[in-house]
Amino acid sequence: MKQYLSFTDEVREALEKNLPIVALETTIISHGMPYPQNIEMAKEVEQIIRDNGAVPATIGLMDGKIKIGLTDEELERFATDQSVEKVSRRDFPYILATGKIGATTVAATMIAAEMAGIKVFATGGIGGVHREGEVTWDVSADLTELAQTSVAVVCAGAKSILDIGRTLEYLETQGVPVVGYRCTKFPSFYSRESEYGVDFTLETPDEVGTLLDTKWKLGLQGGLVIANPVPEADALDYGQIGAVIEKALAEAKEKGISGKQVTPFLLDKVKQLTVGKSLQTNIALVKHNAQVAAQIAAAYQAKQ
Ligand code: PSU
Ligand code: MN
Repeated sequence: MKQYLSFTDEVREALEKNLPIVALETTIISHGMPYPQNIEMAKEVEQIIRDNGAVPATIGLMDGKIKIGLTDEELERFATDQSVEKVSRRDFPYILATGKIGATTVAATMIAAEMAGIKVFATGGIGGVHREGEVTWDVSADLTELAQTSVAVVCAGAKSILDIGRTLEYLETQGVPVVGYRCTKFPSFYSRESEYGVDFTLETPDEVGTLLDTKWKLGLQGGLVIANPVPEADALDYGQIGAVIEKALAEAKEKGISGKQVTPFLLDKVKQLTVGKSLQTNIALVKHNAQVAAQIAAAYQAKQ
């Protein structure tokens, strides 16, 4: 497996010295946000991780390699190249085997991070069970990945484009702890709350680090969801965003959008319908997740 991994010098050194590292995904860059906000976000988020005592490792697939850490030129390609494919577990071997360029989702980033020995990952929101998933069977591979791959995913919860209740039920069945970081309600990405609670609430990076350490020392494989609500100042009103999401969902249905196009389509619609306000919120919450993830990575690493 090692033959497929390719590290930047910064990440290789960090691994050799056992420094805290935070993995970052590329789908959020290629399919989650427009240019140039996507590249600005990607660079700022890397810097935030450095400023908080960890080393960023943005992950993507290109030239038959799993890149752990990307150069500025490579980041720019993920942000601009229209041929970048969205890669989940299913697509992973195909993209490597053909040497195509692929942006990793939460699921694929977790796979690559685990291969590289990185335990903490910061993103925006996880995929989940889609609304009417009982009819469409649209359940994100992020959930099955969380069940089996030992990486902690720091996120702002899950969007209410999803069926949050069923998403949480699925995670419970699969034994994935859903931790509220300084919150008791499961956050819904744009908003700090939802109708659902978290399993456990923790208050400090050290407490989260201890939880990760305990889970994995017990041999209980699999990931965790560390739900970190968007900062108050950038949050959108839960009811208001709900109405926007209903509109986006109706349009997706009418247009017959399916498969891996569903999530990017809905994200783009929500952005249009909120005249960019959702994008600003999206950027703010990713930055906040990066900061908290760096602190958790440092706390976890100190226990190894
Ligand atoms: N949620 C967001 N922004 C994103 C995604 C989710 O707010 O960019 C991306 C992530 O990469 C996530 C993926 O892993 O969408 C889920 O896609 P799907 O529902 O097709 O599994
Ligand atoms: Mn899907």
